[in-house]
This record gives sequence, structure tokens and C-alpha cells, in this order.
Amino acid sequence: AARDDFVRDIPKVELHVHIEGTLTPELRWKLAQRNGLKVKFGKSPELHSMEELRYAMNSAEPKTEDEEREFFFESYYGAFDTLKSKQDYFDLAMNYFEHVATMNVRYCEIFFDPQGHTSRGIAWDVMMGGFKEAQIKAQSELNVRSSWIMCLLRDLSTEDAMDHYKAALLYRDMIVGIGLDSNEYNRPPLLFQEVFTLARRDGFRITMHCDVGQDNTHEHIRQVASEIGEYGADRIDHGLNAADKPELMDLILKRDIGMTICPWAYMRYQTYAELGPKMRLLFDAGIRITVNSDDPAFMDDAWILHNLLLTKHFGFTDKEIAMLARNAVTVSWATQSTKEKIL
Ligand code: ES4
Ligand code: ZN
Repeated sequence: AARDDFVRDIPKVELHVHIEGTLTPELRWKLAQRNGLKVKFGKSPELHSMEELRYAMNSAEPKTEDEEREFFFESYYGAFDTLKSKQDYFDLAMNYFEHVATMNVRYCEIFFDPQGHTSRGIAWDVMMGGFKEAQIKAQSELNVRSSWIMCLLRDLSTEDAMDHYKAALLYRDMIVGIGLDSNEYNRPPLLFQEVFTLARRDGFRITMHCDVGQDNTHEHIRQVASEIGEYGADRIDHGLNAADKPELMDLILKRDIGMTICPWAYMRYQTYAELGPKMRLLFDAGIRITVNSDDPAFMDDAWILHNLLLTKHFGFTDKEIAMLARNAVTVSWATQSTKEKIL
């Protein structure tokens, strides 16, 4: 227990978590009741209790990779419909902050997917207003500081991405960076060059998902590391497959691009035996990898602490795990004064 206490007590920074991916069955059930909505999970028929929902979210029927991905996106975006009011958005964010405060998370940069909300008629003020109130309360009452990364959905059009980018400028005091997520199939990073170049010029930091188990993953990583925003993004989300190619590792190292690794998430697509060695290769090369949760409520309830503890099973020592946590401070987009407060 003493060794686990060490990992639990390290001051933490989380850089890859989707706020919608922290919607636990308990909270989703509560919001559905409050809003008078039926609850489904993926293609499931209506569910009748929180326990049924929890069971559906955690049942692991064998699936192919493609089925797994389709199942994930369907259940993930399907869950958005319970979010209606400013109070709902506040509760979602506050639930995350309360959860990670127990794991000594001091600062986080949190993704949100505005297109998944505006497309259902939710006003920006409802969403951002709820997030902002939770953020202020978390800082003052839980000592958890935060900033937001607006993610654009890569399976939607580039025009929709640009429209959302422009709308988000009203909230730029809350938003530190622009990201790219959702289904990567046939949607290479460079399709979105225009909006990301604009974002960089406007002073936002930029990052993009290069998920494991994708076609053309090496070419996607190359584009993000060297071309997006003209000379490459500031961080890469996932990007674990860079470990297969020395030239990609060189590029990431030379440009000192931080990587947000979410090991638990990859166990859907890769074996445990493949994962550890890839993380080890990147870490030993001196690349600043960080450990994060991605979508904890949809991934066996594995939050940042559990993801860090997983690296222990990959052979990372306590000292190395402390280094992983320190990397997150270094590659975060917090101001110097915030960095000083979070340690
Ligand atoms: C995501 Cl697992 C995953 N992949 C791509 N985009 C996402 N957004 C939230 N979770
Ligand atoms: Zn992600």
C-alpha cells in the first residue's frame, strides 16, 4: 500500500480528458430524471435503472476493432442528449473536478465538443456558463485549476469546424487551445489546416488526436508533428504509434512536442504486452509523454490515477511515474504563475 500511496499523492495535471467522457451512469441517470428523458445506451432498448445503465456501459462483449469503435462513438455521442441546462453542464464539470480532487489533480486542460451540443440546439452560453461556474468553484473550494480545449469533430465538415471556431472567440478567456477528435477514419489532420493555422495566429495552442489502431496512423502523426499550423502542433493526443518509426520519434523529440497517452483506452485495440514497450520506447528517448484518462466513465471507470498505476505494471518505477507527472506540468499550457501554484 505504501507504494500505491506514493502514486496517489503525487500532485497531478491532466491534459487529455473529454468532459463528456466523464459522464458517469449515476450522473447521467440523475440528469435524465431531472429532464424527463428516457435513457438508452448505444442501440440498447430503453433502460429502466441506473444499475442497468451501469451494466450496459461496462459489459464487454467481444467485438472486432471496427465494431468496438462504432459502439464507442454511438454510445458516447448518444449520452450527450441528457445535457440540457446550464445546471447540467455545471454538474458535469463539477462531478469531474470532485472526482479528480480526491486523486490530487491540481490542474487540468479539459476537452469539450461544442458541435455535439450546438447541433442539439444548446446555446453556447448554457454550455460555457455551466463550465465556467464549475471551474470557478473548483478552483476556490477544491484547489483544482483548469482551462478548456475546444475540440472540433473531424468527421463533420471543415465549414462547420470554422463556424464553431469563430463562435468560440466570444469565450476565448476560458479556452487555451483547439483540438481535433471524433472518428479519424479517412479524416487526416491536414483537411483542417486552415482553421488550425488561424487558431495558431490568433494565439491558441493546438493539438490533435492521432488515435491508436487507425489506418494511416504514421502519416497522421507526421502531419500533426510537422505541418499543422504551418510547422506542427504544440502537442499530440495519443500518437503512441510514433514508437514504430524512428523518424517520427526524432521529429517529436526535436520539436519537443508533448504527448498525451491514455493507456487504459488502448487496451480496447492493443494487447497489454504491446503497450508497455511502446510507452517505454518513447519515454526512454526523452519524449515528454504524459498519462491521462480520456473518457473514464466509458472506459471501465479508469481515471488518471488508475492510468498512472497501470504504468507501474508496465515496469515504470515510482521515480519514473513522478517524471511522467512532471512532464504534464512542463507540456501543459498553464501560465508560469499557475505552474507555480499547482506544485
Ligand atoms: C474519443 Cl476514444 C475517442 N476517440 C476519438 N475522439 C474522442 N472523443 C472522445 N473520446
Ligand atoms: Zn481523446
